Amino acid sequence: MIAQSLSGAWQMREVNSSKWLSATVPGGTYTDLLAAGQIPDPFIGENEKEVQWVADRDWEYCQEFIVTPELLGEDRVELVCGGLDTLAEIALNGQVLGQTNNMFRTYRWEVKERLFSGINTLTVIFRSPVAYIDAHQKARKLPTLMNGGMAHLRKVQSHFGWDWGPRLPISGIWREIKLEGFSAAQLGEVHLQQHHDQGKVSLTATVQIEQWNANNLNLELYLTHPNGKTQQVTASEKGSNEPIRLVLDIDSPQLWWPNGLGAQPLYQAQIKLTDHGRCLDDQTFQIGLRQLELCQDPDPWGRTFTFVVNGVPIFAKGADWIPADSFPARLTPEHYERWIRDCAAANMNMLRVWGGGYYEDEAFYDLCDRYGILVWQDFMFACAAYPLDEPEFLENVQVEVQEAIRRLRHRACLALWNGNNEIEMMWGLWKKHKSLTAACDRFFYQQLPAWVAELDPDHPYWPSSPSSGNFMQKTNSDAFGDTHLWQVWHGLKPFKYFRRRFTRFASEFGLEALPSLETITEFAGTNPVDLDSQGMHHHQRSVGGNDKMLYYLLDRFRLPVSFSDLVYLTQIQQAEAIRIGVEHWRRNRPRCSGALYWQLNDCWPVTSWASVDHAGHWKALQYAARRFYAPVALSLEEDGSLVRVFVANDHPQPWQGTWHWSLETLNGEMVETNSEQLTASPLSATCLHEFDFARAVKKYGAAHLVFTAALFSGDQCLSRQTTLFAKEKQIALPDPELHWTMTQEEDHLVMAVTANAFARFVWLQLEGSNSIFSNNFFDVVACETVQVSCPLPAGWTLEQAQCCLHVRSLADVVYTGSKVSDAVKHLLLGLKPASLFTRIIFNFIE
Ligand code: BMA
Repeated sequence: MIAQSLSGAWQMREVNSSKWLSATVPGGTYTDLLAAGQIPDPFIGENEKEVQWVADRDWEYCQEFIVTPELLGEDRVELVCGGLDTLAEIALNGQVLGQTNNMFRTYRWEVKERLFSGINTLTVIFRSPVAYIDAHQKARKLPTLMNGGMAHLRKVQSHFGWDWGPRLPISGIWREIKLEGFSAAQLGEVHLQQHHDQGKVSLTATVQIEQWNANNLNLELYLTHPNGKTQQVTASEKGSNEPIRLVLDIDSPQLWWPNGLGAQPLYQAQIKLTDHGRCLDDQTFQIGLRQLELCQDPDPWGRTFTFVVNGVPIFAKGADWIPADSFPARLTPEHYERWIRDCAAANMNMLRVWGGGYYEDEAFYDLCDRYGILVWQDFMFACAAYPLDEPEFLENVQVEVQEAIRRLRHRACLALWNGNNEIEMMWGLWKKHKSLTAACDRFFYQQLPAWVAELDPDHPYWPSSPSSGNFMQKTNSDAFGDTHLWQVWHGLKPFKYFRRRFTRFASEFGLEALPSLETITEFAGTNPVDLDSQGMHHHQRSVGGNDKMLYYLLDRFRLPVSFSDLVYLTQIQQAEAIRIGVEHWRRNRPRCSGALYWQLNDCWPVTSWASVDHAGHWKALQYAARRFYAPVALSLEEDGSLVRVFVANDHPQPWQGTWHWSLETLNGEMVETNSEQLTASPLSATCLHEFDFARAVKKYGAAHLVFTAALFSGDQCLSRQTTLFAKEKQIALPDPELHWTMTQEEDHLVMAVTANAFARFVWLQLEGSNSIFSNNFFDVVACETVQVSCPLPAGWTLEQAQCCLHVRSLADVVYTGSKVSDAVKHLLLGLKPASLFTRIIFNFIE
């Protein structure tokens, strides 16, 4: 096989315009117009409004190219389009090859007869996606809660806007485009499957070959082990068109594990088609050896929902993943690496690829394999009724999902195929649409699972998220299936609501926070940054979102004077909400087997539920995730003067160590303290102790005490928790007189932070850098020193870093107004129409 890329420099223009502009492929309209200086950056201020016209127009892309003589010498030449977004008409040298209407599919055309040996011209015309969905919605009104008409088009649904994303329906060639030439034969479908039996693993490759002019075909399977060693098996093919099976027993197989449970040894499997030793075609796959199932066994509470990897039931820890940029083609493998590395660094082992985005790039799955991040893969349907009763639509979707299954089924990281996002949950609203209801039931509960079972019998299928497993029956139940728990945030319930929910698997729950000040400055300008500015409103898409953020902030804190403190406090509230939920569900393992919070990332700079903002700055939540997702983690269940201490142990073996605890005043007067040995049971949580501090609380006052517990392996502190006995707004925090030292250890900075009195939520910032600290937004008790490290930013000196470090804590926040005015504001925020509306709905859903 010979390939010739057609990616790179192209030309683009509005259809019928005479003005050609330079374009980049892969790419799209918005990014090309931006690069050509034709539109302002849609991510800044309210520019998004100014650029809506782009998606209303039709656009033409064009490239002239010369085909290499070798390629023209092949028997067969195909034009391969890895992604056309979306309504494209493709013409080669003036002859139309075809039209497309699904950005998730790969399209191939045989083009040898149409290619010249001189200059060739390829043109692709993209029709307006907005005009298309409007016209189709007019002809047939599909019910949805957002973006009327989007469900008619197989395009990223959130391109039309979402409650965290802008409406920027880009068009263009968004994935690789190339020519491929073949002679004599070519590889068709390749299916790799593993068979595990008592420590032995065999690999089977079932390979389809298309041949037209071969006489001595050989098919080879090469396996390269993680240590470089290779194994190989060969079969010869004598002209039949039956699939060929190659089986290889793997020497000393090394198992792949999710992050935190073991290593991720990766093997390369290469399939090579040769004729008299000449390679005709080949394909390479990265694989990891593991078994995986989703156990749904009856138990005293209902039915489990537990992923079992290599026989070990795991607690899934992670977040929901949305497209990492509104313009997908500009994401590089380096971007993906940073995202996935940040997940592994926060002790995550699972991401859910959400159904309103797209089937991700190979780079994404490569990295998930490499970092041990399991993927809960949604099919691309979200929050709408799809016209699955229209044969043409269904046929289009069938090709799309089958391609996605074939592309991803060999992946070590793949854990689950999931039908859609929230369609089962919403369907109660759409029951009266009889034909759509029947089609939805048929598709997600019969057809799609049958296709998955046929093409990928080795992975489980789940019809919807959330789902009970059955259409419109008790969705979001704590007895079975997965749940989306939006009573906190949309329903304005207190965080402790999570503790009343004994879900089997929480696949969505979240709270918004502001992104970092750097990111805000980038999109909203510097002066004055104010939550009520146009720019801040524009970059907030959840209805009443800013009010809800303030509502939650005022539940526990007071209204700060500075905007930077508003960022700090909203981020702390977000981290606290998710921590309370996750710790509760980990305490209730195995009743609960997973927590994926909404959401990991953003597609543009925005105020949202993300734990890492669009620029890659970690919010307080991402740091908290590193702590509450730690493999061995302490948690405290406080209730008035009662404190129950738990340790969750994700290892399949018991864990032994010591734990220390102390009850002291905020100024450091010790009330009680002790330390003990402990053994934490495997794959569960162990209650270490239940304290009742009623007497101490009476003596010292609830607003003056802090309880701390810490877990040690030798003298290494693995997990640490503190709890107060009153809300922060009721406590007069003493000045902790924080002081710190900074030293350099090779390419790292090491900070030692000491407090003279209890310091709440200590926040380190290295101004001008995006360095990730080993810990942040943590508590320090009186006279304690906590060590934190971070990479020394490239090109920096220690002295420079010392000047740029800011260390502060909650005691530094200056409040505006009074406790009474804050209380009134809190009350009023909860009564705002948008808040009331979602409150009523989510109380009703519960
Ligand atoms: C969930 C998601 C998204 C949405 C999020 C926040 O339901 O599936 O549709 O962005 O809630 O509202």
